[in-house]
Amino acid sequence: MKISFVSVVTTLVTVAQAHTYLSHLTIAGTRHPEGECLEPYPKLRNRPVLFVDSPDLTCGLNRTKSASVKSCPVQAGTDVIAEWHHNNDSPSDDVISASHKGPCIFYMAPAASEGKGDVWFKIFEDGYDPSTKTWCINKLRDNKGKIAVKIPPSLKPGDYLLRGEVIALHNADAIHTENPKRGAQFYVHCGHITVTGGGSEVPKGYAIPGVYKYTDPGVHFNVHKPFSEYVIPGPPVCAGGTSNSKGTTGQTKPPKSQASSAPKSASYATSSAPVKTSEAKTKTRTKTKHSKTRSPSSYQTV
Ligand SMILES: *[C@@H]1O[C@H](CO)[C@@H](O)[C@H](O)[C@H]1NC(C)=O
Ligand SMILES: [Cu+2]
Repeated sequence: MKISFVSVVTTLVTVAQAHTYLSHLTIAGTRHPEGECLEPYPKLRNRPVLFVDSPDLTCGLNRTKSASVKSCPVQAGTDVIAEWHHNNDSPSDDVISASHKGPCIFYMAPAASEGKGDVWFKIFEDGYDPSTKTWCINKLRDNKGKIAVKIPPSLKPGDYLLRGEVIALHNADAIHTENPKRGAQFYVHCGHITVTGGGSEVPKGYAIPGVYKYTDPGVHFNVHKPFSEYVIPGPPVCAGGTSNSKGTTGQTKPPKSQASSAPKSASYATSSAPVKTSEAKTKTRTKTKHSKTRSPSSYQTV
């Protein structure tokens, strides 16, 4: 009896391994923890934002004063490696639950804006690849939480905010304002980088909150029923940005239902190089235990 009780408790603890947070940035081989490049976290750092119109969507829940954060230099055109973890900033820590399917998106904004106004431009997006049936979150898990994000080569030098985002869609067949226990989950945090080199461009910006609506096809999406493509929410990536999803780049069109088809061709296609790092080498993917289609109700509402 005691043994089976223990095993039930262990199962529950495993299921709770669910959320994620941006634990550090690695730039030119230097690993920068929280407080250096990354804004400090509130008490509960791995919790998602659930309201698309909340000020928390800018840089995460309960953003604390960012002035003390050391901005980290990055050469334009080079990669920042962002690393996500569930509990702590250790390479062996869990990344995010396999049940959490969804895209990864990065934006930048001039630092002087503090993230307010029409200032955010999308520099990176990776959604769903139908040919491999792989989400960006699957790649994150396979790559120990790491993702390489190229800073656009033509960006004007200066101080910027870098906003990392992972969207988990396991409950996204519901809209959060209609069902307070469900909805898409936005794992969001901001870093401070100083771009060196580069050119003279500051791409057109958009407001965050403002880039997403509850009815966007990439925000209101059912991962538990068959689908062939996924449209990443938000604006298209900026010039020199990176889009790793075929035919499903960010869009600002009016919302469509999941049943209607997403744009068939991509206009960004040749604009960028694919993600480097060991992610590209991860050819064989083991099937996760959550990969079978299950009814949404079998997932916890985290
Ligand atoms: C944000 O602040 C509220 C009020 O103090 C608190 O209840 C909540 O847990 C905080 N959230 C995080 C993610 O720390
Ligand atoms: Cu979670």
